[in-house]
This record gives sequence, C-alpha cells and structure tokens, in this order.
Amino acid sequence: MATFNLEDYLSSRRAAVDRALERYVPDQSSHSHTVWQAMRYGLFPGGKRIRPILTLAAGELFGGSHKLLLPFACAIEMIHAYSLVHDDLPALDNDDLRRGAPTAHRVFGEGLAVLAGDGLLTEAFCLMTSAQVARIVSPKLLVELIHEVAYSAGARGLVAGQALDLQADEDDADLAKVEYIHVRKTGRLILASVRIGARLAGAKPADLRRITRYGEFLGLAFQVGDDILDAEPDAVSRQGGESGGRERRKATYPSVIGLAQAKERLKELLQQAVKQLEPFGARAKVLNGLATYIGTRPLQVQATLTTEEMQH
Ligand code: GRG
Repeated sequence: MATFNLEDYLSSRRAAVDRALERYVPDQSSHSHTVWQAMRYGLFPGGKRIRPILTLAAGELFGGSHKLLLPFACAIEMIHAYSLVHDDLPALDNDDLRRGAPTAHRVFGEGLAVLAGDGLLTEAFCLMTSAQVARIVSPKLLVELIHEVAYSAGARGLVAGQALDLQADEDDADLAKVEYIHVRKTGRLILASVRIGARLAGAKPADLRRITRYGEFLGLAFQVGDDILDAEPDAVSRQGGESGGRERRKATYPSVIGLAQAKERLKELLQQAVKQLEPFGARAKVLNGLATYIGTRPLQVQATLTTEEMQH
C-alpha cells in the first residue's frame, strides 16, 4: 500500500480548492467591476486553505465526492477571506500586510475593501444555494447546512468572537474569557468546516459526534497555536510579517497562562482531537495528519510528529 504523504495531500487539495475558487469567483474584469478584483485579491493567492481542506478531508472520510464537497468548502474559505479583509481594516486591526502583500484596503482603499468583504460573504451564500448544489443536496440538508455556516460565521460565532476580542482588555481577561472568545472567533468556522464535510457525505450520528468533538478541539487548538506564534514572532517566522494591531490583542493564552502553559494546553488539545479519531483507525489518517500540521509550527517540532507522539 502506498505510504501517505501529508504534504502531497495538502498540495493536491489546495490546487483543487484554488481551481474551484477560480470558477466560483471568476475574473469579472470584462464587466469592469473593481469590487470583483478586490474580492479576488482577498482570495488569491490564498493562505494555507486549511478550512476547505478540512471540509474535503472530513467528507472524503465518509466517501463524499469533490463535486459534492467543493462548493461548501469554497464558501467557507470565502467567508474566511472576508473576515481577514475586514479584520485588516483600520477600524479593526489596521494591518498593512497580509500574507506578505499589502492588505486589500491599502491597495483598493477602505470603501472597496469593506465592499469586497461584503461581496465575499454574500457570494458564499449564493454559491451554497446555487442550482448546481441544489441538484445534488436534499433541500432539508441544504437548509440545515446553510444554517450551520451562518451560525458559525455570524453574531454567535466569528462576529461575536471578534467583537469580544475587540473589547477585551488585559485586566479582565482570564482563561474562561479567552477560551470563550477563541471558540467563537476561530473555533466555530473550523468546527463547521469539519462537520459540513462529514454531513454532506452522510456521516452517521455517532460518527458525526466524534467528528464534532475533533473539530471543537482542533478549532481551539488552532487559535492557541496562533497565540503562541504571536507571542514568539522571532522563533517561528510568520509568513507575511503582518503585525500591526496585534499589540492591542490582549486576550491570548500566553498572556493569561504564560507561554509554557499555553504550549502544554495546545498539546493537550491536539491529543484530545486525535483521540476522537481512534475508532476510524487508518481511515482517519488525513484528519490525524491535519491535527499534526496545525500543531507543528507553534510547538516547533518537526512535521514528523506522529500520532503516537501526540498521544503520549
Ligand atoms: C472581521 C467578522 C470579522 C472577523 C475577523 C479573522 C479574524 C476575525 C481575525 C484575524 C485575526 C485572528 C487572530 C484570527 C483568528 C483566526 C486566524 C488564526 C486566522 C488566520 O487563519 P489562517 O492561519 O490564515 O488559516 P491563512 O492565511 O492561512 O488563510
């Protein structure tokens, strides 16, 4: 049997996501819609594409096809891209750089950056409700999935987390509050990415519960890892060098429990995530590998960290 190579998997799925995004958010320059250029600027070149890859990986585990999974995977990535474009705005993080390039508002101006974010968010819902999706997903499931995405992205998820983060100050930030913010700001969309893939592919209730717990641990781990990277900007280089506004972000794991404890917590969360996958055995190698991938940079360990190592 061929050995599984996570890097190969990631690059093939990234390419599939990029090809699909090119179709879903085409270059509309013939219509001279500057807003489409600004939307595409927020989407291409992408970052890690971790959320759509999670949707594909969770769906593949239960036999879902890319035809079924890609529209939702890409819609979630479009929502993620919108959140970054808006987060970089002067009113929020006021960042000049994103992924090593000038932020959207630096290139297109603030007004168009706001509209590009709005466009990406609403186009995501156009995509999920498109005729091509409605042909292959039952109406009941479709409504439930769209509700889940909206719930995760909206004022009970991403938007709530971001608002609380904006208001948090160092003096009243404790662990419970930080976790509350992280679960919403970052965790909910990652959880939705995993669950939507599994649900589209018809995962049974017991399996969906396991996948849900995996997604919850992974989503929180992702943000704890991001906090650690922020606290150690020199130790592991952040691609892109964005940093503006980060001084203002006080509600982080390292700021409330210290860097060493934050790393311990990250390890625990990843162990818990991986543990949920045990009943799936080797079939879950991709989701296992993705947990390793997410934990690797912040923990400064090699990409060869094995599932067993994470469990001990
Ligand atoms: C504006 C509603 C609204 C929300 C903004 C995205 C966000 C919420 C804030 C950005 C700052 C931050 C620390 C977000 C947490 C989520 C996070 C780590 C985003 C970066 O995700 P990656 O690493 O980015 O997947 P790439 O570049 O790989 O796509």
